[in-house]
Amino acid sequence: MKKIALLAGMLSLFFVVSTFGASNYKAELKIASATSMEHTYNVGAQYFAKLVEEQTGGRIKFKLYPDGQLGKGERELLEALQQGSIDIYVGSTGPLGGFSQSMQVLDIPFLFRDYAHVDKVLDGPIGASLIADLDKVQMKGLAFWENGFRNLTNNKKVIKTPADAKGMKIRTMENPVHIQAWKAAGVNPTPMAWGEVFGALQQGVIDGQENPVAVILQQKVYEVQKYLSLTQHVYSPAMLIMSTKRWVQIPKEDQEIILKAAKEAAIYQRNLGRQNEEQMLTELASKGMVITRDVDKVAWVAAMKPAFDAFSVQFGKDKIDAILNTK
Ligand code: EAX
Repeated sequence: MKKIALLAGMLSLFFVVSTFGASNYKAELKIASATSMEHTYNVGAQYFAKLVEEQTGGRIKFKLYPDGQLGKGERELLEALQQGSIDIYVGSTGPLGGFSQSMQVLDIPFLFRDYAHVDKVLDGPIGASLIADLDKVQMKGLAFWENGFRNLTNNKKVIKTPADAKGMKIRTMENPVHIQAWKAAGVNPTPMAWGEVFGALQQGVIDGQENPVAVILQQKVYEVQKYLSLTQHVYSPAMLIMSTKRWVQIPKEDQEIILKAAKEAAIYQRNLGRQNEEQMLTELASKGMVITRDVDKVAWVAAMKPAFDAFSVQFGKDKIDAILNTK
């Protein structure tokens, strides 16, 4: 009888260990973002959290802090991540170049052809090397997620060409590559933390801003912007990043669960914006936005080309060609 009980005990221990691993690490990790719970970052983060909680038997849980609760913009959130006061950041890589300069190569206007090209680059050796560079600045990049192709909004008029936007005060992320590109196009770029943008637009301090469709809808930019031009002038990656201070505390097998979940959630999160873009545009039109699809892309590419050429020098033509030639 005793032998059967012993065998049953060993089998159930084996089941628990094989299912949830030998780790008994427990934690509740903070996930911080600058956007709302409805935005794809936090819908994706909830899916990521569910995967990890399930695979660790509830030992590792998460609490989400959306809407810039822990920092008014993404740069502040990344600074908090570096210090370890937040465990995980989910947001655009826009300000990330200020911490790890190699990331800025992704911010070059008109660098990416389409989503297939984006996935090939970010999920391949180029993306892996940019993520590895983050280790040097106390950040553990878990996976590239997606902000999306950025589009221009403004409150003055329909914009099709750079000439239409000449001299307008357009808010940009705190990103030198974007600032230089907009200057080349003849616009007056105003870098600003995301948390200040809505108010600045409402007061007319700036004329416009640029962001992917999902941000324009889920951050209610349509309430303070009339015109949307589908310029798609730059692809804006996002990333799920853990503070290294937290990462090194986590046992290897739980680290593997987290990395696997981050990559699985990346596919889910990227598709949230891609598959719903047309529906989101219809919703923006129903909210009163005037949407211009027939933007003169050739003129925009030409206008931003001086910036593009300058970055070929700054980042190395080989690095940029490696991205352009990724098939
Ligand atoms: O990451 O600051 C920005 O314009 C970002 O695109 C936005 O916060 C979503």
